[in-house]
Amino acid sequence: MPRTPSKPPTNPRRGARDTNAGVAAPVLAMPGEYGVPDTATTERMQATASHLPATSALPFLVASLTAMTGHAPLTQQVDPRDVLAVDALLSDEELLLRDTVRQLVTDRILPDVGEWFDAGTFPAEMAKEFGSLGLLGMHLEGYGCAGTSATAYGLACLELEAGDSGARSFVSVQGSLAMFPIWAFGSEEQKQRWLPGMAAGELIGCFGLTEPDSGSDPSSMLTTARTDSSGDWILNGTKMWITNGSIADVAVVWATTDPDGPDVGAVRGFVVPTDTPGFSAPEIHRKVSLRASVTSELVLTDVRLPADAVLPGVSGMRGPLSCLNEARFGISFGACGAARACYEAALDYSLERRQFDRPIASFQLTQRKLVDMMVAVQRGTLVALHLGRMKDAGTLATPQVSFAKMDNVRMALEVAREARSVLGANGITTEYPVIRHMNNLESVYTYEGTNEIHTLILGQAITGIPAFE
Ligand code: TGC
Ligand code: FAD
Repeated sequence: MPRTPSKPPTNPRRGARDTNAGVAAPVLAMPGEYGVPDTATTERMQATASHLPATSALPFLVASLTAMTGHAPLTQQVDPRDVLAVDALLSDEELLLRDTVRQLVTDRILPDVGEWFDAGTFPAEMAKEFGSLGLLGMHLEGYGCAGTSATAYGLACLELEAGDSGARSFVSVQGSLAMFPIWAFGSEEQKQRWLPGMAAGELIGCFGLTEPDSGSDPSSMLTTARTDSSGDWILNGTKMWITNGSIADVAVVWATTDPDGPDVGAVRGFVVPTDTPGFSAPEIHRKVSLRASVTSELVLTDVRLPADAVLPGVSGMRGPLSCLNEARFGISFGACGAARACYEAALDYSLERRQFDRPIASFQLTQRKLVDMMVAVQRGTLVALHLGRMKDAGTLATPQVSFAKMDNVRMALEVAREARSVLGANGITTEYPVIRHMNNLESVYTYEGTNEIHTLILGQAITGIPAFE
């Protein structure tokens, strides 16, 4: 589809029109503009440098300052799908992994996900496909896990969620919420028993924290674990909104121990094989969001577990909240994938769809929407990447995870809504991916800590005052 020709630039400071590209050349920054030092400043900086003792760094400094004057030619082309060239910040290994997951999404998720969404299912056999690529528990070391960097895990989440939030949810829950607590807090026996099968996708896990009356405030949970005279644990309670609950082989369930027992009422994690008598997981139906994902209740009625079913390495809310850090990290990347898919769908559609005898992409109002979406996606991706680099460097703080989860999911939801409007009536059908992403993102906005809870975590981080109660 040929693009509508635009008028030649009239601003004399604009560069020459690039006739090959058919688009106006970008404005070249002049000294003193857009962060480029003015000529006097540059001369002052160079004069200062010339009085300093010669060291190996100085020629480089002077060369850099010279380059900053804007004499180096700026390329006039950008990739509309990566305008800031964020890809250039990724290593070759990261690009390879990113491309491999993107291919999996293209081949195995995108052709069918609309039907999965319509039918309200997520095929459990995808677990083995994810496992064969090493995506399950991929940032964990040993026990059959791939042991990648955190950034690599994030990039995989981004690509999966560009397919569907349900696919990313599956991988998040398996790796960050079910495998991570066993890996971080489990006994050697628990790790050997569960992790290799989970990494391969032969065993599916779920994470039971939320309850019908205990969502944003999980420490108010009512599920109990008491010991009897044999030393066995007996669990009772109901968990709600549990991803993968009905298809899981193992559930990591968080419960409050007996206040009169040795744990004095602490929250502990339990590894519960889902075929244990007294355990059931009825599926939750009638969702209009995250439909390509199984969501369930977990009902525990006198579920008897051996003494060694408890995760020995953690006691208290730090246990489940540590797992949430891992999953929230992945969501910060994943949301950018969903947003990117919406932006790209809107961009493609706007170039194809004609009204008033022109592509709708030629209207200024549409371009404003596209540019706002593009900028938001790129900015969010940079935030996620920065988060990944901090996690890999071991410097990441939990409020920073909240920053990215809160802002990137909010961004993705706004992008999805804007993209939906660009698609007009077509935007309301699952023939196009946008409304599926938009609806999914309503769940992502709520789970793993709502937007409000992350706002309050950040509020506390910057004021020192907790405002949860
Ligand atoms: P608080 O009193 O502040 O702290 C209790 C203990 O926990 C420690 N802690 C953390 N540890 C690790 N990571 C974190 N992010 C932590 N935040 C707190 C803290 O240091 C303390 O440790 P210690 O050793 O001194 O006892 O905790 P609180 O109970 O008042 O909680 C505060 C609040 C509101 C932030 C927390 O409850 C919260 O994050 N609520 C949101 C609940 C939530 O996110 N639920 C998610 C459920 S799972 C899910 O949604 C899966 S979706 C799956 C999919 O992708 O499909
Ligand atoms: P509530 O906590 O009742 O909150 C309702 C509203 O009140 C929200 O807007 C909230 O932000 C606001 N609010 C609450 N407290 C405050 C406050 N102090 N200040 C200001 N506003 C406040 N949980 C699991 O354990 N495992 C899973 O696998 C899992 N998967 C999920 C999958 C899906 C599709 C969904 C939708 C949820 C899932 N959840 C899971 C549950 C999810 O974590 C909770 O829904 C979430 O923590 C919010 O709890 P709630 O729904 O009870 O809302």
